Amino acid sequence: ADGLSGAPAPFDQGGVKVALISYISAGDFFQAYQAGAEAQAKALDIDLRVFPGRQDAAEQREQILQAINLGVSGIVIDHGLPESLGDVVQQALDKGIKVVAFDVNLNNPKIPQVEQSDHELASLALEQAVKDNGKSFSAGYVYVAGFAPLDRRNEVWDKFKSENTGVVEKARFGNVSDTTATSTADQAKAALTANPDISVVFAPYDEFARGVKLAANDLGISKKLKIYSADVSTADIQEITEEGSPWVATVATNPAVVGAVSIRAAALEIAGQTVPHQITVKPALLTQESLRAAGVKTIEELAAKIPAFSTSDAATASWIPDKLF
Ligand code: SR1
Repeated sequence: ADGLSGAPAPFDQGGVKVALISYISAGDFFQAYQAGAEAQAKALDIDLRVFPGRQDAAEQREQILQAINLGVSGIVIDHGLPESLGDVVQQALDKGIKVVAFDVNLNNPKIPQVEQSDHELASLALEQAVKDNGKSFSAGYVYVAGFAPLDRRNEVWDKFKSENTGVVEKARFGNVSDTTATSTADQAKAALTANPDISVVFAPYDEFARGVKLAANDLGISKKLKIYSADVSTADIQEITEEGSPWVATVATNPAVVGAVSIRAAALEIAGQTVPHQITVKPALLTQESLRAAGVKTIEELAAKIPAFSTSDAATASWIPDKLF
């Protein structure tokens, strides 16, 4: 570790230990988030310890205790169940360890919260659904309660339904696991078979959208269904833009940028600099039509066209390198 010239202590010495503790590691979003965190950590000469997420609350608690014992200066907690984290997070704070939370509400003024502006994300997706389908349609909705971003998106869905009484939620399903897409596909198959009038599915997580698309394909109903989602990856772009795809729009950030922002927030905290309590990375609407028209095939090509996909001005400082992608 050589340190970062011009950086405040302890980054001027290098080798600052930070832990990234995720609840979920499977899937494009979480892999890209981790890659962005690793790239930012490398640029800051941070010794990043990555703990894999296995959707296991007890294991995540254990990992936080392990990180404390490793002597880390900061911990980034990526998703998780707040009720199982409060006491171990408090132990970290009591030891002077800085904590940053992404998409898990730790409800502590000492912990900056990173999110993707989930209310705006859901609103943009639903506005596009109305543009394409009008204000009356039978809908399927994919939701699993207890995940902060999904709960925030759900608030928008509830409000949207109360303001658009012609939109009828005919089926609700969803699963978050290490096989989210395929398990959701099984549930979607049953829901779409039982409710053949469903023409729109709001699936605000790309693994959900992938599952619904799989189901539509298996049932041979892709032509009469439109899927609106969150998130984007290179694989998602392929699925959205392919001929006959029912996945017609998504609203997304570049998860690698969100990962980088999370590490920068932790670095600022460790350096004793000011970090806003709420840190937001704004998402952009990506329609099937706009992606096809732009000829975009990868997330890197998207980053070249949309500045917010290559960098964010959240949690920056002159001493923090932020040109990563
Ligand atoms: C299970 S929560 C999944 C969501 O977390 C991140 O906020 C991503 O946007 C994803 O949709």
